Amino acid sequence: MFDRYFLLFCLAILTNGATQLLAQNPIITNQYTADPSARVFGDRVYLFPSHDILAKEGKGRVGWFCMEDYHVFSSANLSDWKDHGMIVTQNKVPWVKAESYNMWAPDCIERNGKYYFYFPATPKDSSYGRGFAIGVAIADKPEGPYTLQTEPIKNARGIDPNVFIDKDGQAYLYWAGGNIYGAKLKENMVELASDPVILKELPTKGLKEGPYLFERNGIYYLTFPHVENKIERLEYTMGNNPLGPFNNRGVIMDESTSGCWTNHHSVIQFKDQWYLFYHNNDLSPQFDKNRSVRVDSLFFNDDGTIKKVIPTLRGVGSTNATKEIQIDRYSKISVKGVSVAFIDTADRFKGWKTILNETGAWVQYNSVDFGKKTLKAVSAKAISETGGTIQVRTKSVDGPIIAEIKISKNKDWKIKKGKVVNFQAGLQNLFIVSKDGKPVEIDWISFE
Ligand code: FUB
Repeated sequence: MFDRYFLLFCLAILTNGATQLLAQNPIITNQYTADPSARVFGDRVYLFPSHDILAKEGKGRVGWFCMEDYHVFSSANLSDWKDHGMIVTQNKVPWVKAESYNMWAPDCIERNGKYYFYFPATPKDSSYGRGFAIGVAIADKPEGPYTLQTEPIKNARGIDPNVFIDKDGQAYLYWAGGNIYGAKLKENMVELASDPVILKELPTKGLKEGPYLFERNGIYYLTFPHVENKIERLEYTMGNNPLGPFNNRGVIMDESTSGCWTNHHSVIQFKDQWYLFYHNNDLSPQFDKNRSVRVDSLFFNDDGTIKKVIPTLRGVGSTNATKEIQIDRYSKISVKGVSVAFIDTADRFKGWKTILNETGAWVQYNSVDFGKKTLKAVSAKAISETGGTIQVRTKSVDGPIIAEIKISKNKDWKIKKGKVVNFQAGLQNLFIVSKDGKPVEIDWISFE
């Protein structure tokens, strides 16, 4: 175990101090993240989320959103995420009210080799008016360092900035403030080139916010969270121009079953697949202002309409068989005999464990990449007060057994090994099955 952590520590140093994160959903587990703005820059996906923290007396408004700064993350495969660290913090922004903790949903875009990071915050000076203003910071690389503009954008008052650059080079800024607004941006990307317009064809009842515009095959999709019922769901419209008119098309993602009041998203195409980034309160089930970013695949119908995205725990991408496979982020589970719980309720960032306690109970975890080189053993970090045996199968719950792991009776987490007897190369769906029904708790499994 020591070796594994030492290796991770060395990896962090080798990667410029950036933290390596391995993930399914939620994809970021070293801090709370929300309002994900994902962008493809070069051959990586960069993620610009809000950074939720827990407000305390004297630090933000207790029981409400509390955001002090922004981090940027990136990934080459959507499975392994790197935290590049903090890029903008409230008290360094000249126009932002000190200790206001209102660094809400941001966005970032590249133009002519420069990266423009847009963020809403509370201005210190009443001459900017009431509520939120939108600021910009500029960098030569997506991970920064970013140089802050000294003033917010004039005439753009509100939250949730989103930027879009059309094929003809014209840039647009969208934001929310009761309505959804849009305006052209000047070539310098920090000033409006037209008066803001209200994008009118959207639903009139219920809060709308978090606009995100993208183009596909000449269709402009204006997407946004909307409260049609009690909490937000993701909806979209389609139009022929970046500022509309738009036609309402319906729902991209239904309201979260966890009851998280907000959702906020972005849509990207990466390596021929479309993805929806969104958030939920996975790491904070009791308090929905501490959220976590997720990603799932998004598909279109032939007529360009969007198929509804069903949120998953498994997320996207493959998981390398030699890494810690967090089976609690399962693709499917048996109807009975399986549950998932936090490993440590006092520190939920430690993640989850899977509990199997019925003979034949199973967890399916899809897309594990075994590569070509024969792997000879499998380890499980597990705990069992009675002792119990789990099987690892491929193809189906009745498929070939590739390993059996005996978890001995123990009150502490132990790493137990089993021999791989029937190695299968390439991408495999795994089934972890209770052989004897004796209660076993599993943190992860990993092959070597
Ligand atoms: O994160 C704070 C606010 O919650 C965002 O600005 C909204 O879009 C909602 O997600």
